[in-house]
Amino acid sequence: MPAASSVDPPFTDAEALARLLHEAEAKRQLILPLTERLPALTPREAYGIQQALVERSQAEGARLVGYKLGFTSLAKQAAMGVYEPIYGTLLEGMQGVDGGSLPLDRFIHPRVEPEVAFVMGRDLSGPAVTEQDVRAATASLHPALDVIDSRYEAFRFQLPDVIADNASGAAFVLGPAIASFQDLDLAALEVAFYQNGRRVSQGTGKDVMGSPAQAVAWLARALHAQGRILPAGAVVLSGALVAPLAVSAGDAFEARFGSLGNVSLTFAPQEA
Ligand code: OOG
Ligand code: MG
Repeated sequence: MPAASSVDPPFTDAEALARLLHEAEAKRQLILPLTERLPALTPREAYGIQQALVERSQAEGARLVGYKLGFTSLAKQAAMGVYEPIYGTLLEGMQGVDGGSLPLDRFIHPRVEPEVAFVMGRDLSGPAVTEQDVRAATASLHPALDVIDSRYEAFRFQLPDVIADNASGAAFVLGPAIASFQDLDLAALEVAFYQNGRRVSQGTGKDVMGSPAQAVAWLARALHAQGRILPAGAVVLSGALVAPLAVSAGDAFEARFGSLGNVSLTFAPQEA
């Protein structure tokens, strides 16, 4: 007689799970965390789902423009209950305009957070990429806002869920480029985060893995472990320095990074 069927279905089909996440995003519908049905899902398998999800967008014509880091600061880890860094993929259609507006109805329940963005001038790869390597390979730095929009209810997820869901990626905005950053101390960089003109929080570069450049070095090493490189031209978001803020229609957000400059974004009720 066959043994009683196991309660946990084995993980077999990255494509089917990617389709589920892709539809949730397209239809702005929440889904149950994948780990509720697949408690044994591993981070490695979850990156396979993310890859299949990104390939679905690419098949629809979306161009890959870079990567976003997640859970690189204690503020972010504590806010979401996930205590390991992850990465997601940035697609061209996610990019908004500094000082511009995004329609709220494009999202499910967006939140906004300030980050440091790197634009790579050279390929980076290898198992031992350092902060210095990152600085040397960077073409420009930008103040940035990351708009996250989990496809899971109330942003409640386990590590594999949020990896599969492309690190809650939804939109991002880059502020002006700073090309001469050689004298900029990224660990000492301070950000003040404003919602509707009111200063809500502040953070420091060192809160992000010691320095935002360390976070990018971690990304290059993590990509290397998957047989991939961080290519020239890629945009990389460092991960948030402070906890994210929920968005209501009409809200305006601004991150002021001192010598790195400012970046801002508002949310219109709907598509103009
Ligand atoms: C996952 C995305 C994490 C960050 O900056 O830490 C992230 C989430 O918080 O839903 O973008
Ligand atoms: Mg983020």
